[in-house]
Amino acid sequence: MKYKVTQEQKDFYQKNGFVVIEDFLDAKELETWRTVTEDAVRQRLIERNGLTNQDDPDRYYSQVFVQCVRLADTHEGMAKLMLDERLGEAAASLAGIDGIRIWHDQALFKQPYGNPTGWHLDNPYWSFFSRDAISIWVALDRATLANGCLWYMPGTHKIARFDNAGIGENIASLFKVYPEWKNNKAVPAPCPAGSAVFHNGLIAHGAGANMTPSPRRAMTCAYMPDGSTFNGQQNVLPDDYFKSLQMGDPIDDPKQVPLIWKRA
Ligand SMILES: O=C(O)CCC(=O)C(=O)O
Ligand SMILES: [Fe+2]
Repeated sequence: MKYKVTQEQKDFYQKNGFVVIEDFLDAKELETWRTVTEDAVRQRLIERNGLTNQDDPDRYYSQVFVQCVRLADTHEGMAKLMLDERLGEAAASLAGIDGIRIWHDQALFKQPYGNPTGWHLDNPYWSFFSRDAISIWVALDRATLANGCLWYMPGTHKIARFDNAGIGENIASLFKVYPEWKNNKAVPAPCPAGSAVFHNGLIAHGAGANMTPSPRRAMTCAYMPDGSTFNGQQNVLPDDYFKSLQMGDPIDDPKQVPLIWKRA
């Protein structure tokens, strides 16, 4: 795993709000990530416990991707992958933070001929607001312009606000809230399988349709800077923990948001 990031990668990330690290996983690690993610998603889809977006497979959003959140909660192999402190070190180093917690993992499998992922921001959905939140998106298949690789609007992470513009069926609805970005040039982030794409929680991003008969599978994890505080919003926290929090409390329950790396 190429988890020691270079100064150049940090500078690129800070300036643009995303960075691609090619061949982040070696061939053997990639094989493990594929097997574990496939198994965790298969199991979750059988359980049908509400933690997927597949309850009504004919809905538009169900066909953007198969989305399974917090797989590490229910799959031991996934927990092992996600709790790897090297992932935390890479993400925290790029973000320039001293400690990092898991917010949630999620598998995102854009199916053959799947819908595009509309332009959106991530952090406004979450139960904490931070300009330093970061996610990793690991390509389990080669991500291409044809199968729905990610696209970014460089620099938008620096000026985005925390109000939630949502994600809808219209790919460009974000620009009703941010009309000043409508004419920005977006850049694609195609990458070989095993690459990691890191992005800031406030960068404008989306993905194209999958115009191929093969899936575009990704395993991702969103991270919370250690010390982040509760903003009153529900997202993925279990109800009892959510109800125990007051506005401004640190979100730091090690079972819900494990600290996976801290600067020595
Ligand atoms: O995989 C996709 O299509 C979208 C990914 C995304 O929005 C994210 O990882 O935050
Ligand atoms: Fe996103």
